[in-house]
Amino acid sequence: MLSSSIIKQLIAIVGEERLLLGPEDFQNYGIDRTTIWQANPCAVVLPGSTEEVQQIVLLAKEFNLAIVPSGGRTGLSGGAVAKDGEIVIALDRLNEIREFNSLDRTVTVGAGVITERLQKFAIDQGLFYPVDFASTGSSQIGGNIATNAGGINVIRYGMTRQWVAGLTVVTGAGDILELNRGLMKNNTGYDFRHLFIGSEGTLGLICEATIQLTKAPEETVVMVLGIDNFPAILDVLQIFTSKIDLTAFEFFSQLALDKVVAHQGHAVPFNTKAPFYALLEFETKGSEGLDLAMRLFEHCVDQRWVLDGVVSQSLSQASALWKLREDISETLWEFQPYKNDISVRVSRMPDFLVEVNELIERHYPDFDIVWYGHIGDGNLHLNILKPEQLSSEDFVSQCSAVSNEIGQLLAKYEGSVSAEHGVGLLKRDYLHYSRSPCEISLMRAVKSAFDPNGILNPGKLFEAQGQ
Ligand code: 2HG
Ligand code: ZN
Repeated sequence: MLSSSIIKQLIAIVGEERLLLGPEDFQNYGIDRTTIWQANPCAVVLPGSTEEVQQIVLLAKEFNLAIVPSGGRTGLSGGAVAKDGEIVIALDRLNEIREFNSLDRTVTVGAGVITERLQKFAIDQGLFYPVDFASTGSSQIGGNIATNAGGINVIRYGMTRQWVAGLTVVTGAGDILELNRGLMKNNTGYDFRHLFIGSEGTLGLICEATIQLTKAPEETVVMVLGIDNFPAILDVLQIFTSKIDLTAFEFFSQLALDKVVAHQGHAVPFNTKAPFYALLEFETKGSEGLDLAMRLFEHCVDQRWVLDGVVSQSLSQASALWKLREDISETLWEFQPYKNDISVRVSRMPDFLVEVNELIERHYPDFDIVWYGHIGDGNLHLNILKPEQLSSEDFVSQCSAVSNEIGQLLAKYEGSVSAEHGVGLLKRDYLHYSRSPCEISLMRAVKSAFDPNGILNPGKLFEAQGQ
């Protein structure tokens, strides 16, 4: 509970209507897409400018109050969960699109701009913002940057980091920093911009960003292939990427397809059933690209890697094929999945797949496992579905134990325990499988430089100091 004097001071900064104290607001703003923790903030504030964010941080610093920064709350690792009486600073009102420059191909946006709005803005300027994923309709650009969001186009365009040309942040010390200012070249020492990207709100609050846009791709088509076995997915990836610049290479299992078809009513891509499906997207460049893709497809069939396939004939067919992949995560929510978001280098994927598959079969003989992900980036989303008869607590504790073994395997393969969803609360105990003790202690030192009182998102990424 906040004291009435702090409540008064918050109202003086943001105005009465922008300070929310109701249980519904707490529920709405206090959690992300994870379902493990209960929302329990002490207040939700909605500042309207960077200066207001700064004043709130200075107040919180003076009274040693913890803050949880909040964007669209579509995260899957508990990075935006306020479970311990924190003040949630929601950036929804920083939602202006300003300063588009066609020569620089940059646009400056408030942190609260919804990702899809930025994508549409880019298209209206004849340009393209390539970071794309299923929750772009509600995620905010500030949250995307704080978690370095990935998605379905990483194989061609990289992660959010690649598209951030400048940032305005308020640090935990209450300083406003303008980082890189949209420059393409700027070799003037440490690039703090990159520290804030992916920092999960532990160093500062991102208030504004200058985003680099690019040329839109030419016409693209989507191909869905039925794949005979696990290793064959990588054979298909290898042959296609050696000849064609793909914009996406995703995969999903038959079980993932069954669930999406049953729950969303989508049509199957073709009648042949296959253990796995690969979804490829590429630019056609006239008929040349398509002819080449068809020849590669035939080669894959001859090799018995591919059992069947379909190529989109129209934009609407392409988007229907995309839905088979993009709707998997949402479809699985009702099964209370335990999520793994892991990666290894693509070249190590064949060996890693054999070992992780063996580990999963050994530990989860009776569980439904849904395999899917951005396999072209070396990123697997392994969702374990909760058996109905098992309690949530037992399920999470069993899965957490297996996560330690997956962590050990990832350490052996020099992989990552969180490829794109971030660490937050969910992956905190596994961070040491991907980062050395020296790195983790340097991370803590960086945090204390930007957030000396440890008020920003305490407990996310690593345990709060003194706990
Ligand atoms: C996706 O690729 C998202 O669909 C969500 O990153 C993955 O829910 C998941 O495990
Ligand atoms: Zn993903």
